[in-house]
Amino acid sequence: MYIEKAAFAFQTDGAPVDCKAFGHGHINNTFCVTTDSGAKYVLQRINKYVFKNPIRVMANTSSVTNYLRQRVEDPRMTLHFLPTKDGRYYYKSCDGEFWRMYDFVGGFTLDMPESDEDFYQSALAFGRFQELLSDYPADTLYEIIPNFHNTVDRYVQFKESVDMDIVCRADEVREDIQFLLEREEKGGTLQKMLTAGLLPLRVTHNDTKLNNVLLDTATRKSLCVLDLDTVMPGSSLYDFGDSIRFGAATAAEDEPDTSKMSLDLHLFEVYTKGFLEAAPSLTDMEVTMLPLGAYIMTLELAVRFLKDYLDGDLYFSKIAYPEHNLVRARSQIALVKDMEKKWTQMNLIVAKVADQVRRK
Ligand code: GN1
Ligand code: MG
Repeated sequence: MYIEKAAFAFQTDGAPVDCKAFGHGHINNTFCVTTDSGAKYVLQRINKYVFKNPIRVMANTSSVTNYLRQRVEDPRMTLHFLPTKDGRYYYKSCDGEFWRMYDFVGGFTLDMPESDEDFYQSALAFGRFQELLSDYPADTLYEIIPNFHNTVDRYVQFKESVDMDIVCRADEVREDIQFLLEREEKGGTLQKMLTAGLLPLRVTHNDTKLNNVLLDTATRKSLCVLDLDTVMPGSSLYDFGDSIRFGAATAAEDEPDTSKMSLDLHLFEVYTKGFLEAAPSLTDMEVTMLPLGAYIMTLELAVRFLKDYLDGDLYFSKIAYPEHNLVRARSQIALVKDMEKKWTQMNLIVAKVADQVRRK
């Protein structure tokens, strides 16, 4: 069996005696391996359709986690990948699949925050990730998915899809297209500032949803961030923004009733506080731009969902019904609209929290 060979390929403490399916990730296949010494590990088969170059994914994740390991006080505060017996961070099985292994440390994850404290803990985890890597040379990392959060480029591709209109859906969504096109200039601001050097290039996680934070079972405090596959060079505002877009929204990403979708300003404040407390090395410009990060990440995802609807659901191919990606796009548009209404309050909250955190 390939799984068994993969389990034996890594430098585990003891020999593997058990291997069970584990977790419920949508992208990679995950197993829990136990050895005869009682040690436990997580074994994963990397999805090479999503990640075209798993060797680069492992080069990024192993260097970043090795760097983090030297900087955390508790070893559970970063994933720890095991080398194989021949010293690589991946094993390639004869069927052409790529595998990796990391220490199993227990803990749990949440899909939705059950309290403000849960959301605050996730902000601390992503803020710490940012802070601990603030001196890491971000430009040495591979760009795993090129132009991932390059909103300027996302718009170029969106307009191409509108023009091509390959599955003849553009006419029914003219208003949505128009709404997004009217915001193209603002949507490109972050990318332009990054290119101009007004925002620092940092190591970013790029998938900062709450369920990518591991919480300690005993204390419910955040331990570390998981799912490092999309770690790449980018802006801290991507990570902040995506957390807000997902976690401070009052409705699910695919809520069909757009009247239910809004920004919860209280949760926005809770997350901002945790993020700024944990990442004091953010520049003044980054702090000022936090609301824009939330706005642009939401707008960008609306553009991505609507583009995919126009393309015939090729990228976000997991749909439950034909209009699923349109519903997703419209829920993000509703969130963008609500942020526009709350723009002044969002900025006041960031200014107030930044001031409080600096005084501490
Ligand atoms: C995808 O598959 P998942 O849920 O980890 C996407 C994110 C989007 C998200 C929206 C690699 O993430 O960028 O924000 O869907 N990841 C990739 O649900 O495209
Ligand atoms: Mg992911």
